[in-house]
Amino acid sequence: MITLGEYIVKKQSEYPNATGELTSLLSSIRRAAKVVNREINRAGLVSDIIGGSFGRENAQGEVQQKLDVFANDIFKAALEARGEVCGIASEEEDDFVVFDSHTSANSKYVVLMDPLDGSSNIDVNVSIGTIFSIYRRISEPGGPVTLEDFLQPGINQIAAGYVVYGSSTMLVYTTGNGVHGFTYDPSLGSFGLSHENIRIPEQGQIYSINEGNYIKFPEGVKKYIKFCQEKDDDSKRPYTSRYIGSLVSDFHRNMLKGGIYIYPSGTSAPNGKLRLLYECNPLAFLAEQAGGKATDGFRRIMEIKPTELHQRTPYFVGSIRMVDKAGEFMTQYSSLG
Ligand code: P6P
Repeated sequence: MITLGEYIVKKQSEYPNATGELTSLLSSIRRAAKVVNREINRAGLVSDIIGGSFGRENAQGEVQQKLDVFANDIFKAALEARGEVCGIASEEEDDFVVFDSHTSANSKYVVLMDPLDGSSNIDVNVSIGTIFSIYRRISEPGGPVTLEDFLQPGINQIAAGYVVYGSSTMLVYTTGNGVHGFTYDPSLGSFGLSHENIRIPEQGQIYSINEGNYIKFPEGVKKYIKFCQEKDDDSKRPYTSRYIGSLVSDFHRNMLKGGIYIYPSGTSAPNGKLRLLYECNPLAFLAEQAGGKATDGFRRIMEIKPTELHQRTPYFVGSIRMVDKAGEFMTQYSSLG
């Protein structure tokens, strides 16, 4: 079994100009994921310390679960300690965080992350995840880190990935050369390569959307849902509805089996719920690298120019033929914005 650490180093050797900084950065994420994984697995046992809510709200006005804050602090500390990152943006931080200039002033990367997505599921033992996105800074190394370093379109991503803390814990990432999955072996304390070159089926038979919001959906989404539910033997419809309510889990299943995940705009959420920078862009990078697609119903997600750290976007991601078909309904029955 080749470990994640060995794989990252092996892949680095394929880049003659690689200096090892990205390797070191990815290794810090690997290390933090192990620590968070251990605490998640104990959450039920130490609920007075780790589980339950923190009694504070994050930038989104969402009650922070204690593990949210714990995960944020662990990833932040691991990234700062390695000295490859000059700053981070996080769902759990109101503004971007600049790392100590003594160790990070000349660092060339910034990281955006959702340290623990789906954390409302912690107390009911449903899988949750970490999502991360890595860019080269735009500002000059040694100079001040700026907001522009974080407001880059997804096409500028150097790497992206997620950790899904499920029945087994997996780390899945891309550096722009395919998508590779590693499964954690707690007896060894390491991630082993289990899914090299993940390819998402062009067509799937699973659609993931919270149909409880049906009446609020744009007409194009309503029409697409009905399309998924119609009987058509040639296209193997009706499709199956699967919605875990944990983005990383729904996304990971669709990556392996094929399918589409949709979080559209709604009357109470004009731009949907998911955040462009640290949820939609990293998963879009992974989807495209695996042969899939990600849009806002009309435009390629990774070409959207961000204007705010925590901005939201409607999100259609997964098997390319399913995202295209949903886009056809959006074009025919709905309008952008
Ligand atoms: P709803 C979790 O809060 C999350 O951000 C994603 O992980 C998940 O897919 C979505 O929200 C669920 O939202 O509105 O369907 O409960």
